[in-house]
Amino acid sequence: MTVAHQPADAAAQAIAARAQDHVDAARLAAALAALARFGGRDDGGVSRETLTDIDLAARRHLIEQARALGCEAGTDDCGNLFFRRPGREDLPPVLTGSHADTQPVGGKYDGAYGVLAGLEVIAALNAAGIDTLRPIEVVSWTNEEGSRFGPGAMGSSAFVDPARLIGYRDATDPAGIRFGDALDAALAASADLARLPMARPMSACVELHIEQGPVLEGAGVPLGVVTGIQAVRWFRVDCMGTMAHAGTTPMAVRRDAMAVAVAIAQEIYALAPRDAAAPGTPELRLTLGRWAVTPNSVNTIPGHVAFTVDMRCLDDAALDRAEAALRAACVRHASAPEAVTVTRFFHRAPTHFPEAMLDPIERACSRASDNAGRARPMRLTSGAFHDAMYLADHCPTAMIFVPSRGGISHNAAEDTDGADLFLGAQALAYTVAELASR
Ligand code: HGY
Ligand code: MN
Ligand code: MN
Repeated sequence: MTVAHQPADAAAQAIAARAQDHVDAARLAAALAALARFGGRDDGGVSRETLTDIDLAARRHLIEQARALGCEAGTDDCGNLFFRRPGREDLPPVLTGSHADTQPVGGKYDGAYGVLAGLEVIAALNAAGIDTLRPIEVVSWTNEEGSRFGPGAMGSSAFVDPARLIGYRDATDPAGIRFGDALDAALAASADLARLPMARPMSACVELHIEQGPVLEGAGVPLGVVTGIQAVRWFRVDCMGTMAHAGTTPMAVRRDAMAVAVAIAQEIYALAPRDAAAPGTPELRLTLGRWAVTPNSVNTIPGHVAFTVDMRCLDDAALDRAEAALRAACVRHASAPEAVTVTRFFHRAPTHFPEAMLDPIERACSRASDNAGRARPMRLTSGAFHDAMYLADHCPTAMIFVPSRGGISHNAAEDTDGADLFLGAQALAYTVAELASR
């Protein structure tokens, strides 16, 4: 019988309330500022892509912070970091945390907030002198972003299904470095940590994250109970042409890879019109975020253009239609067989979190917002993907959101009010303490 399906008893809720009341806003703010210095940018953003030297230094910082709180630090074959606070009984732990890697130009809170709020929950439990029945583990997942090595959420998806790791090891970054080689260097740097088995039983998982969108701010609500995550698919399209001289080559005889790529891009952008989707119809969102042109010279006709396609929608059938349209456009614009290839390298169906997890989270958020005289929590789905989408295959899982200022993320200007960051950590403390007490 997993924890999340048992009704909360008064004793567990009293413990949860004490944990919530020992969360310290200044301690959390200091922890966020300290981690943001690893890869901190002059524009206020953070550049800390996964398994770079900066990321390894940040990992070491987190290990030191966790050990200072009395946690045991462990890792696994995918470099995920686990910080464990023992419970009275050695039962499957309650898991919280998120990721510490960022986009190439990221912010201070995407992922980092969930990891540091998890450590703040440990600090609050220590300050309150609470011994929970179950152990609590705070995780920092490897490569959630997927921007350096694709796909995203490698650490969490490999934890849940270790067979995925072998294929991930061969993923390469734009400089040609293999994920496996960068991972082995990270594991060597954390050889002092216990190597834990993957897919370990967890009794429940709660991830706290910034919303990265406009919904909570638009509603004037500081806490979101996340009911699910929209589907995501990533593709790489390779258009092959023939390099030639920009001045001497007549238009009629060119095999211009960029002309093909632009024609395909224009067709698929038409699948996702900018005018808002009809009310009640889930919006299809398309992003062609990474382009590579060879030889990338002003006066040579491109011989090879590669670009990525990120497709998102709550309705998986809509993604099926969009994928079919992408593949058809690639066939239509290929000047010869194999002149255009499409590779899908990330595919995750919509995630729906169980009601049994939404209940304790709703209680936790309501108590925190009531105490602060703020608006009660609202339910919403996540436009961004998160590690919780894979943990949902492993144990009862759900998420808590706090607002993003202007709905901005994956941008140096990413920001969230300190008061909202504090409320989110309070809600997390209540939820984790309650789940770890039953
Ligand atoms: O792309 C995403 O949705 C996540 O923020 N990495
Ligand atoms: Mn994130
Ligand atoms: Mn992100």
